[in-house]
Amino acid sequence: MASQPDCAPPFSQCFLSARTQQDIERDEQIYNSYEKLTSQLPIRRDWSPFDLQLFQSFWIPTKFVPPCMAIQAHFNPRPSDILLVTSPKSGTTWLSALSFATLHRHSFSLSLSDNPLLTRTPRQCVPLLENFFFHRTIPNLNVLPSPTIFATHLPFSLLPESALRCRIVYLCRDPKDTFVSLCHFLESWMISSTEHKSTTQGFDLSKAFQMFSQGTSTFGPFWDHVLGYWKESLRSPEMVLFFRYEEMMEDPVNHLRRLGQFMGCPFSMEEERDGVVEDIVKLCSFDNLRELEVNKDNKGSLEEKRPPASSFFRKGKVGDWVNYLSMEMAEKLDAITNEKLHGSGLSFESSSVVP
Ligand code: PAP
Repeated sequence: MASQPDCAPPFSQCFLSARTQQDIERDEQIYNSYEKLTSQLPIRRDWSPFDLQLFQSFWIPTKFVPPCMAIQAHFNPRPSDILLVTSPKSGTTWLSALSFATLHRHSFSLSLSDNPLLTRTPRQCVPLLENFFFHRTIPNLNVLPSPTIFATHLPFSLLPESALRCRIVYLCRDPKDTFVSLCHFLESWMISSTEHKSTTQGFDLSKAFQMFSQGTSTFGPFWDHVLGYWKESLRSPEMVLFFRYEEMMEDPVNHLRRLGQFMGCPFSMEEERDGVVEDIVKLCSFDNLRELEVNKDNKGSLEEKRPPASSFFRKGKVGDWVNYLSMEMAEKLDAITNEKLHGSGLSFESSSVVP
């Protein structure tokens, strides 16, 4: 039987509900068929530390392809549920913490130790949808509290029709910083996984850059990922809220107000007066979250798809790319970005460096 995802109650409930032998056999068959289909897809073995497969025009890590297929067929969220979507390393952790703290602000105190964000990682508070479907078991999501917040990296075109009935918050980030963050993340994951400790030669940034620029990266092409949600946010602004990491960094308080409003739990005048918005921003700030014991864990495993918690908290800065990319590389990514986004109304202005 499959292992259970790295998530705390109540999420583990969806795997505990009574399952008959028939259910178990059905799930086995379903996942066997997904794995067969996955084995027929184009594959890139040169993206470290895991292979990518081309599934419906996006490069998905091999182990996530069957879960993506399962999501497409079996994810039936309620209209009250909320989906947080990002291309990897665009600020999922931050957005998860902010959304969780905002939605549950009446259940937990923001400063006392009963707030789950102080003892669980943001990823445990808002688990990745792909991880729910990773365990060769179709989870019973109906047992979860309503609303539930899910995070996902699925591109818009891969979402099932059913997902469009819930509200979606999309967060994107300058591709130069996203790429640099991704490289650090993958490298730290490789290093933390014991089986790679003695063999890792370090991360090949030039190779990864070449692939990323050509659109081959985790859940890439990056630009298609962003554009899918950007266009939908223009078409249905009441269903898709579109944020940029750089803008959120500049004015987190206002963005949080918009987030609360969009999620259906706007801040009241009284809360505004009491500084609740500012308190949530502070609770979820990079410096605060990174210092929590739970977020300092350095153990990870590639096999179990479990990155170290600490790898989600590196620098949290805008413009850090300048320390890792040559001007030539930066210009190349900017040129691709300009070309891909041309005429869309979306742009990533050059990110200024934060020392
Ligand atoms: P994921 O897609 O794998 O879940 P994600 O959380 O999107 O990762 O990205 C991690 C980045 O967000 C890291 O960026 P960096 O490598 O450039 O430093 C991480 O530091 C940053 N990050 C994490 N938490 C916060 C936060 N509270 N505020 C701002 N940035 C944050």
